[in-house]
Amino acid sequence: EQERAFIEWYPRGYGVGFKVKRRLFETQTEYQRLEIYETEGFGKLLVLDGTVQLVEIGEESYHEVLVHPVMLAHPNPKRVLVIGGGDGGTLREVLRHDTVEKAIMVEIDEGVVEASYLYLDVAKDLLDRLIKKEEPRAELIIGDGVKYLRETGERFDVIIVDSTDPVGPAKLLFSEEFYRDAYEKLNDEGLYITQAGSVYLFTNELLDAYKAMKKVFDRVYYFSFPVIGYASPWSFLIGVKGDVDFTRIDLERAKKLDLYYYDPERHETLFQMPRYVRKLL
Ligand code: AG3
Repeated sequence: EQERAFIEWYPRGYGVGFKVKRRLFETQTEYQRLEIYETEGFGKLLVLDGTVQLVEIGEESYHEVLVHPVMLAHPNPKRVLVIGGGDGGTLREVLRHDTVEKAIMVEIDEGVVEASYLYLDVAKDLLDRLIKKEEPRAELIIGDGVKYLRETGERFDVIIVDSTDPVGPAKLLFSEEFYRDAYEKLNDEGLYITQAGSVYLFTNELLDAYKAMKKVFDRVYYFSFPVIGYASPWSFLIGVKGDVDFTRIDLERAKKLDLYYYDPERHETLFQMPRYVRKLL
């Protein structure tokens, strides 16, 4: 029998792929083409507009580093905003922190939430509670994150952007204007983090986002991490408002989390970047 594969093609013909048994679901949502595959070795695979969002086995390699470094660097993160993240993985990790009193997730595409709830074992129970409005510490808003951030009267300790790539529809989430809105909506001590694409294959987008963030935030940090399913290493950008040191984290709180990929006791190892990129940043 012929072997089937799903391959995501990056620029210059660089591919990241999985052997798949079958496609379980496919739809055109209001915003994008959504597919779910059953892979041979990594559980189910969520694809949006041809780009890999997650595989069930290994998704923590992304969600852990997107969430815990900023949550542990902030002295007391009570109010958290997640933009995007419709699969629920990011919010799931946010809610593992006892300090959190209120987390809001603003996802533009209801289709992603529904498909993730129906087909994926990422955050099924959480998504169920969110949809039924039964999650006491979190709220789901279906809407445009750019608009939400501009208009909201709420303030946050941590803002996490779990979006698609800095190319295409999510491009606005990487603009100076958006960063200004985010800065304004952070409390006096606040942290902002966004995924910023493949270090090697989206170096220019990473640079552009970094430069725009530098104009807005008091300090900007970057790190990279190997994410299962993406063209690794993957980049992350952190914007700081006020007196928060992202190079130091609370190891006491970290102990309770029992993490698999992100190693809080080796927090400093996050900050590696290929030399040519570091020289450009
Ligand atoms: N957020 C998408 C990260 C970007 C992936 N890009 C790519 N494969 N080209 C992930 C959603 C998981 N919560």
